Amino acid sequence: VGAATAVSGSVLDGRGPKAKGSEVDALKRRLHRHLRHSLGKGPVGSTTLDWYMALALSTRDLMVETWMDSSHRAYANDAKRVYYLSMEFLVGRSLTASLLATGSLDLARQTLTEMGLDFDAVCDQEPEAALGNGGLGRLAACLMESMATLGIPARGYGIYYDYGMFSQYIDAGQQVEMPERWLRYGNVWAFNRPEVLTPVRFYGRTEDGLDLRGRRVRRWLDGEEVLAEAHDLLVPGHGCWTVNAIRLWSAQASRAFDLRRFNQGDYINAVAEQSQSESLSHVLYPDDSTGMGKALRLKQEYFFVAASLADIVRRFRTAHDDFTKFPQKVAIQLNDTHPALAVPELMRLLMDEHGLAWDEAWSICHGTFSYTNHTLLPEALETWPVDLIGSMLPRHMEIIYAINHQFLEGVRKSAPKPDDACVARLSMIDEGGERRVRMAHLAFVGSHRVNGVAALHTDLMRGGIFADLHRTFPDRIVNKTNGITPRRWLQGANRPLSALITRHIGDRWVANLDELRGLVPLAEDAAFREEFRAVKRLNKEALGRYVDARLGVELDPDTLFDVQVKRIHEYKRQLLNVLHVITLYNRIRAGRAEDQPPRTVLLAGKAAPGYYMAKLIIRLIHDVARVINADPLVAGRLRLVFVPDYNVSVAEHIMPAADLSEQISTAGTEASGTGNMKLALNGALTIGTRDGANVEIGDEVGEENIFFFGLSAERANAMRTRGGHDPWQYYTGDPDLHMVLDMIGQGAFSPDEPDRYRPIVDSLTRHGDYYLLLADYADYVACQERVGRAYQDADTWSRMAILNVARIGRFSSDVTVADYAADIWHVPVQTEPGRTG
Ligand code: NBG
Repeated sequence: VGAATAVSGSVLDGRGPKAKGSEVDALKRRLHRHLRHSLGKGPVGSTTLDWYMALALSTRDLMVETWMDSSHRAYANDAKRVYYLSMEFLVGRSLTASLLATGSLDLARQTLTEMGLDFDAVCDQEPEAALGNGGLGRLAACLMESMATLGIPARGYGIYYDYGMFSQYIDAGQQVEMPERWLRYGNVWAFNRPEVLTPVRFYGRTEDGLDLRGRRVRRWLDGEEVLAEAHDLLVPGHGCWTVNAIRLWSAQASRAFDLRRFNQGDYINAVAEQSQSESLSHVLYPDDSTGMGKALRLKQEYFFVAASLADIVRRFRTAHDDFTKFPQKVAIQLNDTHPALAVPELMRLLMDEHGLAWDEAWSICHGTFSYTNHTLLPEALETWPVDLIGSMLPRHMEIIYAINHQFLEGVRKSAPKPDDACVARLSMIDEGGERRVRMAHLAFVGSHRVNGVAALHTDLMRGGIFADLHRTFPDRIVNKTNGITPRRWLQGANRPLSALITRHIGDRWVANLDELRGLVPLAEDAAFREEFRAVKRLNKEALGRYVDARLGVELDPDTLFDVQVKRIHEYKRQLLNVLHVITLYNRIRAGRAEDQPPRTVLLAGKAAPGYYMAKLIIRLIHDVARVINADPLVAGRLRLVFVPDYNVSVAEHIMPAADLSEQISTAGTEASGTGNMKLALNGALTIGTRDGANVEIGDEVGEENIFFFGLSAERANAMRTRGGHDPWQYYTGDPDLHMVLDMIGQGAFSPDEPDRYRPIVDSLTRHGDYYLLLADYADYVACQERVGRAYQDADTWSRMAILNVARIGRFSSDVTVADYAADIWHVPVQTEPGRTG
C-alpha cells in the first residue's frame, strides 16, 4: 500500500492529460454520425459492438488520408517498394494500436466515458485478427508496423483466411479446438477490393508455342482457375505519418469457368466446384514448426504468391516500360519458404509472359528476392513431392528443374570441385526415396540475401543445414536479429509503465527505444525503484482480475509471477518447467524450500491439433495444477495456472504482469524467440538457456541481470549426435528428479488413470530424451533457487528489472527493419516527415 500511494493515480493508470472539450465534442459527433450513417442505428438500442464499430470507423477515418498520401507519395517519387510475402500476419486487435498511432487514445477513452460507455468493454468487442500461428506471424506484424513507422513504402501480402488460428478451450484438462469466425461482423480495418480480381491457374499442361510477336515461348494451358480478391488491411506507423497496407487475398470461384458448366445444365456440380475453389482461403494451417505436406497447403502457397506477384508486376509496369529497373524498384522478402514459389513464378512471368531471356530473368529474380529462415528443426523444413508440384504447377516444375540444372552446372565447374555427395546435398531435388523439392534450397539460390533471425541461429545456419550452400555463396547469409514493436508491447500493453517511464525521461523512447537507456541511473534511485514495483504490482492485480473473470481463479499479486507463454512444443520444454514445479512442490512439502518466495507459475499456449505429445503436456499441466492447487500444505506458497486460448490480446494482459520470463528451449532449437523480448521490455527477468536471441539479450542487459543455465548449443548438439546422453544416469542419480518422474509415471497426478503420462516419462527415460530435459534439469532447478532468493530481495530484483527495461532497446523492430532496409532492401528510412536517416 505504501508503495502504491507513492505514485499519483493518474500516473498509475497511465491516463494522459485531459482532452479539450471541443475535441471531445467533435469525436462525439463523429461517433454518432457513424452510428447513424454507417451502421444504420440510433443511440437507443445501440449495443457495445455498435459503439466499437463507430469508434473503429472514426479512427479509421483518421488514417485513410495518410494512407492515400503515402501511396501517392511512393508513386510520385517512383520510390523503391518493399513487399513482405508471408502466409501469416498475426496482427491481433487494431483499435488500441490505431488510437495510439493517431494520438487519440486518451481522447477516445475520455469521450466514451463521458458518454457513459465502458471504454475497455468497447475495445474488447474487437475480434482477434489471428492470421498466424506464433512467432513467425507476429514478427511479420511487428515488421510491418515498423516499416510504416520508418516511412518505408511497403506492402505485406498474405491470405485473408475466414478462419484464423483456432480458439482453444479446455475440457476436463484437455485442449479442444474451436473454429473462430473472426469476420462474422465484418472487418472495419480492411477495405475489400472486389474489383481487384487476379486469376490464378492450377494444373493443366505446358507446350511450346509462339507469342504475339512470333517468338518461341513455353505456354501453360488449361487446368482450372481461381480468382484472388484483395482485402487491404491498414497498418499505421507511429505518429501516423505513414500508413501502409497488408494486402490479403481471398479465393473466389472463377466465373468464366463456372459458366460453361452452368450452360451444360450441371448447376449443382458447378456450385459445388465453386465452393471448392473458395475453400482455398478458408483456413489457416494451425501447425507451428512442422511441414504439413498437404496439397491444399501447397495450393494456398501458390495462390497468394501468384496473386501478389501479378499485383507487384502490374504496379511496376504503370511506371516502367521494361524490366531492367525491376530490382532497383522492387524488393521482395520471402518470410520463410512458404512463398518460395515466388522464384519460379517470377521467372515464368518474365520469360513466358514478357518474353525475357533466361539470364536476364534470372538476374532480375536474384536481385529482387531475399529469404528469411525461421527454424532449423528438420521436421519444419518444407519439401514437396516432385509429382505433386509437377501436376499442380507443371510449368513451375520445369522452371525449378532448369534453375537446379544451371545451379549445379555452375557448382560442378567451381573450384574446389565438389564430390557427388556434396552435389546431391546441394541439389534442389532430394533424391532419397520419393523425389521432393527442397523449398529452402530454392529460396536460397533464388535470393541475393538469406537471413537468420538471431546471431546464434545465423551461425548455426552457416555451420549446419546450409553449410554446403554457405560454402558456395559465402556472402549470402546475414543476420537480422528479430525485434518487437514498442508501440504495441509497451506503450499500448503497459500504460502504467509507459507513463512512469515518460514522466522520468520523456516520451522519445516510443520512436527510439534506445532512449530507455535514460533509465539506467534510475536503477540506483530508491524512490524510482519503489514506483517501478508499484507499477508491477498494479499490473499483477490487473492480470489477477482478468484471470479471475475468465477462469474464476484468484492470483495472489504478492507471489512471484513465473511466466511461460508460447506455442506448446517439446523443444520449448514446457515439460521442464512442470518438472521444476513438481520439484518445488515436493520440497515445500518436505520443508526444504524455506528460503523460497511464494510463486504463481503461469503457462499458456496452443498445441497443434495433431501433436499428441504437446496435447498430453497441456493435460499434464492441468492434472498437476489440480493436485497442487488443492493441497493445503502448499497453499499460499505455490500455484500453477494455465491460461487458455493464448493469443495476442491475452499476451497483452500477461506480459506487463510477469516477474520471471521462462525461455528454456534446448540450446540450438529456438531460432530467436520474441516473447523473451516482450517480457524483458515489461520488466521481467529472464531464466533461460543460451539459445536464440536470449544470448544477445544477455549481452545487452548484462550477465548479472539474467539467469542463464544449461548446456550450450554446441554441447547439446555434441551430446545428441555422439550418443553422449544417458538419461538413465540422471534418473537414477538425482533423487529429486527420480521422485518427480515416478510421481508422473505412476499416476500421482492422474489417479483415475495411472498410466496416462507413461508416454511422457518414457520419452525422457527410455526413448533418448531428445530435447535433453534430464541433462538440464539439475542446473535449471538450481538456477530457479537462485531466482527465488534474488526475488526475496526486492531492491536487488527491481534494480535488475529496471536495467533489463533500460537496456533492451536494440530489440525494437525499428532497429531490425532499419537493418533490413540498409543491408537487404536498399531503401532509405525516415523517422519524421522530411527527416531522412
Ligand atoms: C519461429 C521461431 C522463433 C522465432 C520466430 C520469428 C517459426 C517457423 N519459427 O524462434 O521458432 O522468433 O519464428 O522469427 O514459426
